[in-house]
Amino acid sequence: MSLQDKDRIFTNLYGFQDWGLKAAQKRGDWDKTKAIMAKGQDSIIDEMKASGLRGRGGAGFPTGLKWSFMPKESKDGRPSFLVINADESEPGSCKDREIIRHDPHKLIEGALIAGYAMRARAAYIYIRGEYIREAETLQKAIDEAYAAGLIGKNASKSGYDFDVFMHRGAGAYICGEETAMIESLEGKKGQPRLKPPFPAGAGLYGCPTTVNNVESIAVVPTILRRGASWFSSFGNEGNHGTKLFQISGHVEKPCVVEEEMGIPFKELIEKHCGGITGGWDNLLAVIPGGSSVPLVPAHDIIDAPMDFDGLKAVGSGLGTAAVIVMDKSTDIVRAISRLSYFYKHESCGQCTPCREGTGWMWRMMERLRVGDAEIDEIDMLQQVTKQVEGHTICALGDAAAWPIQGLIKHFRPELERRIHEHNASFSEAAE
Ligand code: L3W
Ligand code: SF4
Repeated sequence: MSLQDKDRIFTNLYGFQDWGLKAAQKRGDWDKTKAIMAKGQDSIIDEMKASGLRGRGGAGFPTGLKWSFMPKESKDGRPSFLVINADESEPGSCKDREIIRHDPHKLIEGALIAGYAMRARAAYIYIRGEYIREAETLQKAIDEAYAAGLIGKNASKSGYDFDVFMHRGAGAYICGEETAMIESLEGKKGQPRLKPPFPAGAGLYGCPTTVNNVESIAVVPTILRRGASWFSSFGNEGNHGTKLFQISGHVEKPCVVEEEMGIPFKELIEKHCGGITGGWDNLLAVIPGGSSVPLVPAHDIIDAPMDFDGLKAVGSGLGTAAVIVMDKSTDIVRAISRLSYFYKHESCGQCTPCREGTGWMWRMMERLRVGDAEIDEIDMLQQVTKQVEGHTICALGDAAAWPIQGLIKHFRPELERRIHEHNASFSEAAE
């Protein structure tokens, strides 16, 4: 089934209309919020479970299940918190930016309903420091919601008090990791914590906390207004609903678009991006989920369903659905080497395999880029990625290893060609 405009949650994604409160209300936001809350906390969580929504920040953890980990009773008078991850920094990702720019009230209403369902005292929206204009818009939207009595004391006349605070990051990618974000909110250096305990047990200021991505929260009011079965009617088992895809790189029209989960890659590109530059025969590879997932070569991606399971089946992942398309003009080794530099630069440095391994991987990638290496160093690099993968506190180590593993798996002949060419030119020069 192809998604129609009437099925889209983000009706102002391109900013054709005003983002402000009155316009948002005309589009249906903040409609019967009190009635939704009156259904009760447990029934909201049950409805979210039934919708099949999986977290939109990369890991795909079931949202309703995550909410159910929050305590129903306060222990020792400790409050609970909702933290909303708007620290969108994954290379290729730019969907949360569009939500905040053009539909901020969906996020604020979602924060109230989600926070209420989890018995949270307040929501902290942690926004990427570079999103300066977006932070201004978001703060104005929060102020509008307070002024209209939608949040704050007796929020939306529900009898529930709920605050929403915005906090600006300072440029560190790692603060997008949920426990580093919590540390940063507490005023400390943004470094990930060991899990468990998960934030639901001990999060912000040691209190029960749920961290959700912007998109996960912004879709909540529409799901509850239109019903779990409406949302789950899109996609397929285990991959329900609609999703914002962010398509960049070698397509005719890069865009952010809401589509049904599971849409085949080729259909997504044909329908919304006007095809691949130079035609389908010119496609080299795709990174389908933001830079932290392995690349997929052209022949494997074309028919792949764009969802968690479909992309897992081709050795990659949906991640944040940041689809980076590369045609045959791409220097694929240079592209992956550049990502290696990114992870080396963003490593917080607290665990040795990541701090040292990301530097090693980048330096080896740079030598392979120009072919200044021996053939057996390709396997050595693979071994280094295996030493990093799974041996670190947070997922950044894995994220640094996987793109290189994908390159070696699918483009080993290209790496070997560069080494042979480089060594041949070196021998010629010596003769
Ligand atoms: C309670 C349990 N809670 C898991 C919770 C956990 C977290 C969520 C998912 O990484 C990925 C990463 C990036 N009891 C629990 C539990 N939870 N088990 O569920 O947890 P996890 O560990 O699977 O993932 P994560 O550490 O949150 C997220 C990838 O996303 N990524 C990049 C994302 C970048 C952005 C951005 O720029 N905005 O989102 C892309 O793929 O590499 O693998 O809440 O607490 N037993
Ligand atoms: Fe820091 Fe890297 Fe360890 Fe994550 S894996 S905690 S970024 S050193």
